[in-house]
Amino acid sequence: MKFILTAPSLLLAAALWAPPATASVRVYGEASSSGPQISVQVYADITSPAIVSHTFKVFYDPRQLQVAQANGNEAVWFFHNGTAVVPGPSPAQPTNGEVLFMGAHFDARDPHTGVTGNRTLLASLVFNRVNGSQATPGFELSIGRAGQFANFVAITGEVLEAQPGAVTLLAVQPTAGDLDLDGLQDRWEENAFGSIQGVFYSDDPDGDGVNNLGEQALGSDPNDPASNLSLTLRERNGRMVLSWPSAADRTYTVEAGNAPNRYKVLEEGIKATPPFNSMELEPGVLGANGFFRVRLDGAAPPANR
Ligand SMILES: [Ca+2]
Ligand SMILES: [Ca+2]
Ligand SMILES: [Ca+2]
Repeated sequence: MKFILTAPSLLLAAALWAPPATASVRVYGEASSSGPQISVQVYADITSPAIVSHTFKVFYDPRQLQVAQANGNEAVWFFHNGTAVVPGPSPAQPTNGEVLFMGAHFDARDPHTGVTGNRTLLASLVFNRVNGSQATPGFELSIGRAGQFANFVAITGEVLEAQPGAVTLLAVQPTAGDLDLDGLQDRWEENAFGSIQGVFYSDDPDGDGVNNLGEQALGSDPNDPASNLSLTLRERNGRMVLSWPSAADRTYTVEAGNAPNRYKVLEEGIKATPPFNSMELEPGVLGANGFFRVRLDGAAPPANR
């Protein structure tokens, strides 16, 4: 028997036999720091068809960092056997310097679902810096168990890493402007301390009760205990005037109250007029309030977290 296919029927045959669309998965991470600890979140952008499993490794430098916590995202990646959630495999540390994450989504109540969507959290990690290291941390990502197992599997049964280009894993990049991930802009650290080494956001080297993160937000001098956000009330030409040190591009809110825990906004969105701002108080305002305070708008409170 002999088949002769004309061009249009070839196209038709190709259309009929086209493989199902392949999901694509882009895995990437973000790192940030709160003082000496560094957090890393690993996300995936997953297109349809959905995936039912992922396995990947996060690599770090064990001379700089030590794993304090490693967690998969169990809200999304879980087994449900129809009656209960069955715990999946915990993250493993096959050797120092790498963490292996394995996640699967299988729900017997709805077995034809998987996971799609942008910015789907796969895992999170917390590292401690070791030996006072403040070098720039970098984190590499790779397929979890290359060549041995299926790692990224679509709901169609396809093993995605076997399809060229279907799985992309990116390195975790340090935050622009904050290469040591300590929450302080590197330029600010260099201006204030000459270097980004050995400086943490939670430090208060001048002992004025405002940590470096607060000093950065205020635009005050982290090496000068007299420089921070303090409020002064004094008389000027028969009027009472509030004043406080200010820095460019900031706005402030002044609050007043008749007790230390009963503040109300007196004026907000006050533009900075560096190096000081001042504000005249109406006699009535002064008479009704014995307590005043000033806040920097839009900044995290400069508390010693
Ligand atoms: Ca920094
Ligand atoms: Ca300080
Ligand atoms: Ca200071």
